[in-house]
Amino acid sequence: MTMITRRSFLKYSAGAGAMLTLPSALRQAFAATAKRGMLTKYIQPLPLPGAGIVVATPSGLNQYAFIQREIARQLHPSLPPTPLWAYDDGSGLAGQAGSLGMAVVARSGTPLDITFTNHLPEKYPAWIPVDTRLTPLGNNVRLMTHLHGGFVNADSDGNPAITPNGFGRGETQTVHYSNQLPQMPASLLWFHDHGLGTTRLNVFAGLAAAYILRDEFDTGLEPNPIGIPGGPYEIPLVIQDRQFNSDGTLLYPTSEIEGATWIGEYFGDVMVVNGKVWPFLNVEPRMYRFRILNGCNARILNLDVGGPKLWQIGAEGGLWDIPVPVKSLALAPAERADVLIDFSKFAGQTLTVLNHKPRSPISTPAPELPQVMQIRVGTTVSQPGPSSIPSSLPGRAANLGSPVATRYITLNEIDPGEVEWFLNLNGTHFEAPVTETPKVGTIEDWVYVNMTGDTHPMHSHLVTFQVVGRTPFDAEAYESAYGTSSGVPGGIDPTPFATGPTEPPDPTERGFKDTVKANPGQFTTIRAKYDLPNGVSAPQTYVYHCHIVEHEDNDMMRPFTVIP
Ligand SMILES: [Cu+2]
Repeated sequence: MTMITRRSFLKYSAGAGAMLTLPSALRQAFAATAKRGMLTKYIQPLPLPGAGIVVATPSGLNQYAFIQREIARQLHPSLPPTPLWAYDDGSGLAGQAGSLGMAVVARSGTPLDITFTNHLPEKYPAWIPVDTRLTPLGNNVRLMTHLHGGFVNADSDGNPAITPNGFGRGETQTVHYSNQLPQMPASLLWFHDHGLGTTRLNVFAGLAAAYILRDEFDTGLEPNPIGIPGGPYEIPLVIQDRQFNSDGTLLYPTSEIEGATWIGEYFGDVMVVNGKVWPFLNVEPRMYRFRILNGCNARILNLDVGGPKLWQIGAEGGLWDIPVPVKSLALAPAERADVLIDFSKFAGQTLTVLNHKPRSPISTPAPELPQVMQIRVGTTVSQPGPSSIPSSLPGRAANLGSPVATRYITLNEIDPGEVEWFLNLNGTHFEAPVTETPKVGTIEDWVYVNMTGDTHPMHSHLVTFQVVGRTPFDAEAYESAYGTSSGVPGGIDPTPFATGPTEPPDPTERGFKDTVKANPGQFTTIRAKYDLPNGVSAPQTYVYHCHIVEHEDNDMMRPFTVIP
């Protein structure tokens, strides 16, 4: 096996266009299926909670019982109904309009007990191409739900280090979500499937839903003590790119490399927002709150609403202490932004939400997909709402104390374009023994050392973290010094290879986060406190991984254990 990182792979490619940086197998698959012009944009309304998105009904006091099952929904008037995998709260999902259809609304501080029962087929259908080299049980459908952003015990985490085989047809996963403070403040989380080697496919098929935590300040109503929009003026936006076959089924391309099915990244040629293709949203000329989640498999978004100013008030770890003005929102898969937008000066105008190519140092091989949705601003206000952006918020900036340890985690890509192509952390595989063992209650710095040519959104279970900064470094010199056939092993400080000072986090990284962009040419330092939920004792094992779910599945994921 030769070591060719994406970095050196890029050097060998002849041109600079985005398509040229795609591995040939994926490039061909994309070209063969591109038909984005066939679906008319902005002809169907955005699904909202209670109007196209089902707000889950509890099965008892602080209890929910979900069934994962197959449904079919028309995602665009020109498409036949699309088979989808969905979380059914027992309602039968008659109120679900699109491919993302469920939202749990919970209260910070009040735990929930939830069951997920698998009623999906025994085997994967033809539209979901499994690469059986990556799965524990071949082509059998195995599910496992993870609460992304959850502070929970390892057994409730939906955790492939604990339950590698997941849950088969007829089996039930039972979880306890602590919703404990301060780790789980009012915030937008999401739960999605985390099956080992099939996360990319199970999420693509539809197994993803919103999880909204409220508290006495962030009530979701209007007025509220924070002075931010609520009720119908708070809009969740879950953005996902998809491809479709002409029969309405979702299309997931397979590799053209002989012996491989897995592809390096899934990029759609159609944008789906809250489960509908290229929707529109009618708004009043007043202030709104948008809760935005990048739910794409691999696409890094760079969103622009085309005129009004954006004020970001929070991210993955909840509200900040102050609002921050932002020009455009660069969100990698799984990143979230809580944003205020005032449309009062845009009465009667039609705005298009655009997705620009992310700016350097963010790097992605995604073909461009510029249109997201339309916002139509009306001329009358039925309820005025807040008249100004609040000067302060009841949230927090991330500001942890000194770390007791620093760990160096390398991000490697091996043999791109070959049948053996995989990505890894620390030059090893997921199944290798645990090497990261933070002591419970301590603060650690983790340094993500990117040896590839692309940005990887690194997500950790259990903890939210502070972004400390990013340092430019000479990746080639570091690789020459320490590289092996499976990449650079973990644990080696890249500081001697730094080529400039550490840059502070972006203003949009003010608060606690659970996913961070690790860009090429940099090492990215994050800081977290490894507490466990009340009543849960160490050791507890979790995972951390790239949230480009194709990378996570092959094999950019590692366990870590919080030890006594
Ligand atoms: Cu990655």
